[in-house]
Amino acid sequence: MQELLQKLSIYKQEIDAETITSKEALEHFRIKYLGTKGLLKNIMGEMKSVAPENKKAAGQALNEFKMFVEHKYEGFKNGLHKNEETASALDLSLPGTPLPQGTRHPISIVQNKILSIFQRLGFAIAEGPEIEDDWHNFSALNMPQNHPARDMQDTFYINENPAWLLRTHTSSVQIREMEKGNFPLRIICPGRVYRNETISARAHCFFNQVEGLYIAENVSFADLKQTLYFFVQEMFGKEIKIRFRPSYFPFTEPSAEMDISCLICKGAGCNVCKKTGWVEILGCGMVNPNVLENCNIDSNRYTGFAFGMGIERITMLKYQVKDLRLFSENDVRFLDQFLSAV
Ligand code: 2NM
Repeated sequence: MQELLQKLSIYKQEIDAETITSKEALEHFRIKYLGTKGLLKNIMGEMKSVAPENKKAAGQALNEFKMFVEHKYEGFKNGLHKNEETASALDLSLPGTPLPQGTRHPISIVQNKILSIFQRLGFAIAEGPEIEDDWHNFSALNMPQNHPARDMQDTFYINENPAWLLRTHTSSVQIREMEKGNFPLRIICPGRVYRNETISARAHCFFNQVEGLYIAENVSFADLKQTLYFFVQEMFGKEIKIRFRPSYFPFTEPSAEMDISCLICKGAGCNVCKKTGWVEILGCGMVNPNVLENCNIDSNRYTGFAFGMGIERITMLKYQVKDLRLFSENDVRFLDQFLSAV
């Protein structure tokens, strides 16, 4: 009897030391202790050899032991279930893994700003194809067949069909709009353009432009000046100064280039303005009557002004970017710096 009690106490210690972490281990435990050939069955068999006067006490001890083992087994089983549940359940209260916030490209920031200024003046956004034909990109714009810009050296022609080319300015979109014949016409045309240039800090084979066009009765050069003055004041601040220099474009007559007072040195003279106090930002002029007639517009009734600017150039001025190639390299160390800009 003493011997039996001692055995039970040793088994108890043994079972207490067990840890179960898998279904297989649990089943192993069940077979070892509770199975038909298990430890419990085995000990129960020993009741036969217990003296009759001890049978009651031994029976009690064995019963207690049986409950202990069964209780342990249930405990292990529940523990495993719980583990499984927590491993598979989705805990919606956990904090999320934040994705780093993206930034707008500086060209997009400046383009959006330019567009919104002109939209406030009543200009509508117009877009068109990047692959153009000779008429919309050159001929309609009063650029004769022998014009140097048409040269293979300057323009990308499509190999399969040299009647097609990559547009060299967004003026082609304005020709398309003028051909539709709805006047007055007040449009602003943003988009990518292509020119066959050697890539450097100041030139690329593609860049972005915004061109504006206003066609109506009695449109004058004064309207052009006031529109562009309003634009640069909104873009760079009220204290900005402008000046116009005479220039030449085949599609405008008269033509001019507009300078703004240097933002860096406020006119005192620095590297950006090459010590002149002025920086060129756009070309403009009164739409050449030949262009109007090419689009079937009566040039005796209608006049118009047009202007064009490179977005990269304005962005470089606004953010003091020294190399234009940074705009197309997509280095996040560059792009991340525009996080706070809208
Ligand atoms: C410029 C400069 C001057 C221009 C002219 C036209 C059109 F279609 F009306 F003839 N669109 N854009 C123009 C005029 C563009 O860019 C430097």
